[in-house]
Amino acid sequence: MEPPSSESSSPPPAPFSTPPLIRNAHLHNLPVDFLYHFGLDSSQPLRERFGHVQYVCMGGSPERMKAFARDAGAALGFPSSDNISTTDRYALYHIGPVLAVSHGMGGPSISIMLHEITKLLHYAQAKSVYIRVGTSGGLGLPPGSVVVSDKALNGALEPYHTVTALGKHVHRPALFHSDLSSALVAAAPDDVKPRVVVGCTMSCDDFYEGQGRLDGALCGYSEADKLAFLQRAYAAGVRNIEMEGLVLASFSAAVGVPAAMVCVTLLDRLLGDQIPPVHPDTSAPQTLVIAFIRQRLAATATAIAFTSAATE
Ligand code: R2B
Ligand code: URA
Repeated sequence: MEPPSSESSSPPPAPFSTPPLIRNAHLHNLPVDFLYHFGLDSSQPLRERFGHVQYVCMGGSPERMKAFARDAGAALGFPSSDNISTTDRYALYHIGPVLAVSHGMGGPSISIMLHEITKLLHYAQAKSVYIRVGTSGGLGLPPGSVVVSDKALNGALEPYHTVTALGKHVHRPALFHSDLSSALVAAAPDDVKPRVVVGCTMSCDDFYEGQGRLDGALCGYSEADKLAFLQRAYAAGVRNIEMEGLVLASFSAAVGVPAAMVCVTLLDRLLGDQIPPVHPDTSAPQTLVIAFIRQRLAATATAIAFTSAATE
C-alpha cells in the first residue's frame, strides 16, 4: 500500500497529558462515588464511555456549550450527544474525543465542576486537557480581541488562588500550560489570528466591585481610583478580566491536567464598564479551539495511517 504523501510522515503530535493525579486517599473508601452535580457515578462504565476523551472544553453558559458541541461535531465529524448531565447544574455533551461542559459563573461554580469532571476523567483513565472558552472585559485592547492567557492573577493582582479549607488558607499558583497555550495560538485560523493576544488575566470573584466597575448597586471608590487600579493591572501584564481563570489554572496545575483559556473581549475597561446588548461577536474562542482540535486529530490520524501503511 502507498504511504500517504511525505508531509504526512511526521510523528503524531505529542500528547499533552496523563490521567489526572487525584490527590485524595479518602476516595478509596467510597464504594460508589456520586458525581452529584452531573448525576453520574463511579459504578457506571466510565472507562468504556469516556476513556478516549482528550479534550474537555468548558464555558459558562449551557446554551453556549450546546452550540459548541454542535459546531465541534460538524467540524470534527462526530455526532454530538444530547445533554448527558441528569441535573440542571451543569450541561455535558460528548462529541467523540471531546467533552463540552458548562461551568456557570465564578470560581465556586467552576470549582465544583472541575472536581467532578476530574474524578470522571480519573475513573475513566482518560488523558485530557482542559480548555475554557469565554468572554471577558479587555484592558487596553479593542473589543473583539481574543486573549490566550499565560497566567491568572486574583482580584488583588496576586498570582495564586486561595482555597480556604478547615479554616486555613492554601495558596495554589495559577499558571496555564505554556505548550498547550502556544499550540492554541499557532492553530488560530486566519480570520482570528490578527486579533489574538497572549497575556495575563485578572480573575475576580465578582463582576462589579471585584472588577472595579462604577455601575454596580454598590461602589465606594472614584473613577480616578478605578483607572489607577486598572492601569496598575495593565502594567502587571493584565490584558483581560473575567471570573473563572484563576480557579481553572490553579486547580488544573494541582491535578496535573494541562489547561488553557481563550477569551474574547467585549469592551475595553479603560474606556467604560457597561456592556450594551449589542456587543462584538463572541464566537472566536470557539472557532479557534475547534480548529486546534481538528488539526491535532488530523495530524494524529495521518501519522497513524502512515505508520500502519509503512508496516504493511
Ligand atoms: C465572563 O462573563 C461572566 C460574567 O458576565 C463570567 O462568567 C465571566 O468569567
Ligand atoms: N465578563 C466579565 O467577567 N467581565 C467583563 O467585563 C465582561 C465579561
